[in-house]
Amino acid sequence: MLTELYSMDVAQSEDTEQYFALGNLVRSYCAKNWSSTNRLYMKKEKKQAYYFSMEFLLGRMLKSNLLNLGILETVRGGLKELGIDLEKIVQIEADPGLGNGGLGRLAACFIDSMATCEIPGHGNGIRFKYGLFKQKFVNGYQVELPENWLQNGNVWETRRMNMAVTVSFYGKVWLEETVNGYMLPHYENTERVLAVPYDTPIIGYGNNTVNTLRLWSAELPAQDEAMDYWSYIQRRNRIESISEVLYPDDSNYEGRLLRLKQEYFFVSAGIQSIIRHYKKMGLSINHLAEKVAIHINDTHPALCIPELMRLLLDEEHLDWEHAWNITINVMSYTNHTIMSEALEKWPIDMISSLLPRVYQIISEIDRRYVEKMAALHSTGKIERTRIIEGGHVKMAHLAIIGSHSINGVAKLHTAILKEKVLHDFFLIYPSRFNNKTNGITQRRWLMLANEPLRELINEKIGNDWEKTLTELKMLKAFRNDEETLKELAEIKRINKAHFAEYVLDALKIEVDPDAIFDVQIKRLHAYKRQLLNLLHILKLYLDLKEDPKTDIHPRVFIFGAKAAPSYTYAKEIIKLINSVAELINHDASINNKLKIVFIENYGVSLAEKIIPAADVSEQISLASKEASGTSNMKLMLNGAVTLATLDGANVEIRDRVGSENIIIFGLTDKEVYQYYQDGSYHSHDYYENNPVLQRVLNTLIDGTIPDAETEGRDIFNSLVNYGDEYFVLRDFDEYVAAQKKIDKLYRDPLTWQRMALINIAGAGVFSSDYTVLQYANDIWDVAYRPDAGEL
Ligand code: 26W
Repeated sequence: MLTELYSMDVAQSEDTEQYFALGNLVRSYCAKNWSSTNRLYMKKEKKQAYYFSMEFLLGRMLKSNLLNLGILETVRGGLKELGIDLEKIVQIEADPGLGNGGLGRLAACFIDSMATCEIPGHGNGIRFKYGLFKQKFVNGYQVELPENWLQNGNVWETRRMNMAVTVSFYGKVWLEETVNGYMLPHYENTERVLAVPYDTPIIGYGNNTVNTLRLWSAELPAQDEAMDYWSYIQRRNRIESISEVLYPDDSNYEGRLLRLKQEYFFVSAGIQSIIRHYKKMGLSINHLAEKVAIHINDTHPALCIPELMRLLLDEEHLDWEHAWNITINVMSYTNHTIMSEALEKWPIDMISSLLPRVYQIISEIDRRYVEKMAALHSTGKIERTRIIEGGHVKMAHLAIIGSHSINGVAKLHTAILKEKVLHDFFLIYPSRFNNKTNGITQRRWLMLANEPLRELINEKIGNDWEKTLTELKMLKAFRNDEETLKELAEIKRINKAHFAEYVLDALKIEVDPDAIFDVQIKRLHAYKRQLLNLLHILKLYLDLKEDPKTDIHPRVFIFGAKAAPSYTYAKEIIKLINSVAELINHDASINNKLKIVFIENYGVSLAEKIIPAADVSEQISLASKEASGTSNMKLMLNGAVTLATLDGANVEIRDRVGSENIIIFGLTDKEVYQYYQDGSYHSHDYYENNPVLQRVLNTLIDGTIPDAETEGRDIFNSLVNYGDEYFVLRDFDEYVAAQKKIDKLYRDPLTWQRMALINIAGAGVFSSDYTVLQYANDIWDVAYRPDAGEL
């Protein structure tokens, strides 16, 4: 392959050529299975599921593909013989950051699991030229740099020009009656965009299934090349900008026109290509819902609903009732957040000028909804739930009204949707609501990221767990086996030493692998309460300053977090953490008992390094706010002990491991809602009445923390004087007590390792294999390999 691609042999080649040669080899190795999978789906007319998501946060794919193909060890060995280190060349691959955080990474775990469980299910999204920004710290401030992940090419994708489709924007539309009596649209002055698909094989683990991730790129249609040069360049730039860059906002909606264009672009292209493919099977459009399921990952692809209606009405000439019936049966929707600032709603003007025909259809869906509900429900409820209201199109309402299934992503989250956030809808459509607790793939997050642990588990209980993760429960038999517990400790120690090397190399901070590695890795958001973590660190610092002999086990607090570029408060928190890190890490009197490591540019690849090295998993969001969380699952699977509020999937983690093996603190969701109701939370009182907390908070404004006056002042005010929206001060004491408990438990190595072991043993249910099987069964109604993972 090296010779074919670069006309050179191994001895002359460098890492980059070796990487691309191997990548090409792997791609051709799976090519046969890729086409035979497609042929099989076609021949057997299998019902297929399409997971529509604005984001797929894949991470590097070389090792994961080798693992899933079952050739990781062979290739590693073969390369070694040639004097090549596989670990070195996998680093060459750019980490495609085509997502922000949890929602995007979930989509990546799901497609891996669908292929593994032999579910005919594919991804559909956007081939962003620039992924999520690269984060750099300059003087402790976050600076965003472009992430040009395609610069050196992408071995995994195949451009399929022959499958390109056209997506139209703008223009004027009117309906005219045809001779057959159909009312069909006529368009004038539309802007046509060519959507070109790039397909990536999604390889199942240990089987012959290869599904497809189809990502769309926006290009100028060929006929436009005839126009004058400058107009051509301008138009090309405008069109290509559609798939240029991923919006870096996580849970923060902004009604930007380009974002709406992106949403419609990949929705329309995806649905057109699904229908085209469906028709190739020679089936009548009337049976579409028997062969196609479309899943809407949060509301970002909610335009799937009017777009499918448009195609069924305007292209297939179905009547409204019939088309609507098919649409509802095809569509299903997952909600990923209750944060009100994340709810998408587009101004009518924007949507009606950009997508005139789609807007007509949305209006008609809304009109019919109001008409139908009038006889059944109060006007208040109808007004609160209709799609078009207050000059906006509400995307969540569209998604709910147009889908047969609406799910939350953890039991608690689904309960809150039903009882609070979507209560009106729950009363209207009770049977549409269901829960699908998130999951993670054990292949990337244990088998690849933590090879020593994988080996140990295999030694103890065999390798059935690799396919059926609940088999990890067999580890419980070793809970009192000192030797196993010591081996577990040894592995953690190795992983920590490994990560410590990275920290020294990348950040020039020396950390002691015998310290507690306390990890909080997730987007920076006020509700996730990185501040609570920081206030506790400041407390420990003050304790040590007052009495250098304060008896605490040394700790390394590890943070990884990007802030949305426009989220000023989150960026201030980053700066504050970095300033506190400066203060503590350079204070010799602290005697290395405390260290803060804020790693730059947290993403999938860094997560793979950090998670195996974690002792403590910080899951400390304000109860009710974190829909599920998934780093909580990855960390427990790698033997970290969870320090958590009863939020999201933390509740289910507690149910699995038992209260003795997780440290829970803080307000419950019920208490939070009670506070909202009676308005009785006054954060200032906590400042006034709690001397320890007061002293900690004063460090934000009294000059203790170097070079963060503005940030310290703003954050102090938000907590003390402006209401403390996420109850940080309320939960402070309980958090400090919980941390003390951690300190105590850690000093008893056997007790600690037993907790770690029970966490690993209990993590089995959180395999995304089970999650996608539940989607396949309960929502999509697609068939899969019968023995794929037994629950
Ligand atoms: C329009 C702006 C925007 C962007 C992203 C709004 C909302 C989002 C996502 C829904 C945010 C997100 O990633 N949510 C996370 O989804 C994970 C997977 O279900 C959950 O584990 C996290 O708790 C949830 O915050």
